[in-house]
Amino acid sequence: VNTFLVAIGGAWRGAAWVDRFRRLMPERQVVGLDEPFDRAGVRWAASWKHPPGALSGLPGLEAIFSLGAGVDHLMADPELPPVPVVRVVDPDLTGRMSEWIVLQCLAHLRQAPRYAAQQRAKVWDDDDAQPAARHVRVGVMGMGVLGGDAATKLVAMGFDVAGWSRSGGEGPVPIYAGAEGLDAFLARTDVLICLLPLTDETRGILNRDLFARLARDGRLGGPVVINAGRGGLQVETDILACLADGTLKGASLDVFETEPLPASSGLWAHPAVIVTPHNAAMSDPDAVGARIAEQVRRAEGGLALTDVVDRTKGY
Ligand code: NDP
Ligand code: OXD
Repeated sequence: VNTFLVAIGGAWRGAAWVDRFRRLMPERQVVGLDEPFDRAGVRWAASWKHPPGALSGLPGLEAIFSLGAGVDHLMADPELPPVPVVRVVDPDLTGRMSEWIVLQCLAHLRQAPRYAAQQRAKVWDDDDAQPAARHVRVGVMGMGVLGGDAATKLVAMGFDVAGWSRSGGEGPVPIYAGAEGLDAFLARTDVLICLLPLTDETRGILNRDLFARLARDGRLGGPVVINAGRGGLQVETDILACLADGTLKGASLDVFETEPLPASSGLWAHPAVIVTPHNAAMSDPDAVGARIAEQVRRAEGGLALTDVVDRTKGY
């Protein structure tokens, strides 16, 4: 047997993914965690937030495919088998994320929350400064697959864009590197975008200390933070306190410390905060499934897997 195991926990609908993989790989057995299967026959596994330990005790396992771009859900399993972990790198997902990032930058540039409130109250008030995109400095934390594409598209919209990553180097915009480059990066940033992975190094990075180092002389009247990386990157009590005292002017958040965002969170109703339900870039089963099926075929044909995660770095 050459079994492909689909191991899904959390809120995702496992059955839809199992159906998709059965159609994409008719030549092999595809099973979900909730059905009986022979553990010795499992050669490949795909996971989104599988219950910890669910992938151990699979002696023939060759690789684990994350059904999303992020792999923090896999790295959090202390019993994760020592096989290659492959993440999603796919133009469909990348394009969706850049749509969301550009939408949020434009929403803050053009004061979308304010004009939505004015419309509801039937208020005609055009008495306000309207900076252009070129007047606004955007800083992208995380210049990988998603950050790089978002930066390119923000440049096309006219924003003044720079990036920040662990290693710096060449990119579509100037990239500041590591701890040494962080202060200069923050000091030139009016709109801070976070597309970092969640690791031991990045957990809680979006906190008051960091927000206080953002530019104070920008054209938006205060810094804005936009996070679609992971909720564990942000300290939500700091975001609310910084919005209250003017350290931050606004926020767009797609990810949260606890998901779904609890009804008690002050973020829901805050007039300067845009909340979306962790769907900035959903994994489309057609696009992502086809990509994984192709990787399995390549590996079985003797070719190397691509998009393999560095488990020492955690992303
Ligand atoms: P990549 O691995 O391609 O890029 C990660 C980037 O973060 C790299 O530039 C890397 O630096 C940088 N980085 C990592 N650690 C550090 C650090 N300690 N200090 C500075 N920079 C660091 O990831 P993707 O772009 O594909 O995805 C990013 C994240 O987006 C995912 O991990 C996931 O959490 C999130 N995501 C969210 C979605 C949503 O719907 N909300 C959908 C998909 C993904 P370097 O280049 O030097 O390695
Ligand atoms: C992902 C996500 O990591 O959807 O792909 O969060």
